[in-house]
Amino acid sequence: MKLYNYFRSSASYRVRIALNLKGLSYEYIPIHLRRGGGEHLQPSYKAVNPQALIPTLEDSGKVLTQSLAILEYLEERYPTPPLLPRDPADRAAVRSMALVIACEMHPLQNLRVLKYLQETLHHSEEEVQAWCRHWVSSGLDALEQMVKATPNRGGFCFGNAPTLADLCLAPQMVNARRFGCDLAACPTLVQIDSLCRSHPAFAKAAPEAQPDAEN
Ligand SMILES: N[C@@H](CCC(=O)N[C@@H](CS)C(=O)NCC(=O)O)C(=O)O
Repeated sequence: MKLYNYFRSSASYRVRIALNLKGLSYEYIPIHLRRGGGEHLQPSYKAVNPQALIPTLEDSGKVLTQSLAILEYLEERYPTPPLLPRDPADRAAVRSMALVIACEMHPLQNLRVLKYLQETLHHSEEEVQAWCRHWVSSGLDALEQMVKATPNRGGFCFGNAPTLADLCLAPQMVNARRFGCDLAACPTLVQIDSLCRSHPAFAKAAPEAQPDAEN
């Protein structure tokens, strides 16, 4: 398996955690999002992923894009350990939490969006940071309520084992801290994130543990 990714990319981080949890080894192909204007924007990478986003996973000749689709693929192809509960309503609850992050929060703080705000619409660095803090904080506030209301409260977002929701949460918490979000409003998420970070599969997937990590 080959994973095109970048140490600081939270969508890539989700996939690295899943690969580690499922005990799957992979070749790490670094794609630098800033060097030379962004290696993901080069024709050679666009030939792999026409959307010019990371991550991309190659498995047995198949090329997969979009981190949530990749996670669902890994779950179906390599079901052990499961990253979704068995009951359909519980599965929907976990996917819903993951999608709050992947569909509602992450796209608004993505590099190309922030670059557009700054370079094309001429917002200041401070305004762009405020934009990130606003959307990330409002998403985390909602997620805190959702997690607290789950019928199956445990140490993780849903129960006592990591699910797709935790795979999205831990990377998003790294970003939240980077943007200077006040996390006092989401103590449950802070606690879950701390448990995630102590898990070997998460620790091995963390940005600072990757071969292309920079300060
Ligand atoms: N929805 C996509 C988002 C992928 C994505 O936005 N990746 C970021 C890094 S986390 C990226 O490639 N950004 C490049 C850019 O914004 O130019 C997924 O979940 O895979």
